[in-house]
Amino acid sequence: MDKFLVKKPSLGRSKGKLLGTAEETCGHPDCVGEESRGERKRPQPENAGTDGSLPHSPWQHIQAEGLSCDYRILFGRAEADEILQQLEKEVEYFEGDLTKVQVFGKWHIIPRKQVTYGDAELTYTYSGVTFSPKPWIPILLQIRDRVTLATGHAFNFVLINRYKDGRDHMGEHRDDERELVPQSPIASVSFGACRDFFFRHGASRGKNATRHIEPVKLQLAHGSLLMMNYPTNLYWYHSLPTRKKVLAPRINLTFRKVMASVKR
Ligand SMILES: O=C(O)CCC(=O)C(=O)O
Repeated sequence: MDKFLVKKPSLGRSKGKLLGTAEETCGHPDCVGEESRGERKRPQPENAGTDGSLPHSPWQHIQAEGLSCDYRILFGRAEADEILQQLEKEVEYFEGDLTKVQVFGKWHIIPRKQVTYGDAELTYTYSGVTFSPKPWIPILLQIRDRVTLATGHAFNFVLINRYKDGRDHMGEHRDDERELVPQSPIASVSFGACRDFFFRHGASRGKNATRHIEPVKLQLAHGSLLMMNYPTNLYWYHSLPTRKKVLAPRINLTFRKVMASVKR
């Protein structure tokens, strides 16, 4: 998964599709701009009107060739602040060898903190490391259940990444691990600093690019949910680039559907 991008993508703001207008550190639920507000309203399973605790934030559908995502604010500002504080207190990140990934045979320390939680029997392997999830804790179940209520999808595993500031980042990769249930969506929930998030089509990457397809650029706000639906991760790579002006931390949780056993 983590390709530990050595070469930074040169995605200027003038290029590609910028689906948001806020400053990098806005941290405000409304930081996605008008451009990204699609007409279509996709995932709808929650009972609008029957659960007063859900903010009425519309879904925005984001579409490009082979890319299908849905974005909305899931937690209002006050609740997102509380959850962030709780996550900061209760999530315990991996240490030692589990903070490293293997890229082209060489081990690197990842530029962020990371941990997985989930159902007991599951494992997840990427970049040469197999992760066993820690058992669910109440705050993670609370977030997971809210995602399920909003989308109708049940998840059994979560990867948590903590970026202490804008120097921490994640390189370009696809979430295409063989443990994932085929064609299942990935639900990405963010708390803390608003960060840029880029998608780049596989055919448009690097020197050997065979096509020119505009990258898709989002900003993931405090309390937001991004659904990456099939086939997005088949064709598109995503990354969270460094942003030196961002001083605040951010925690991202990607909820996944992992198969109980995969023979290696
Ligand atoms: O922090 C983010 O938004 C990116 C997380 C991500 O790319 C992943 O978990 O695969």
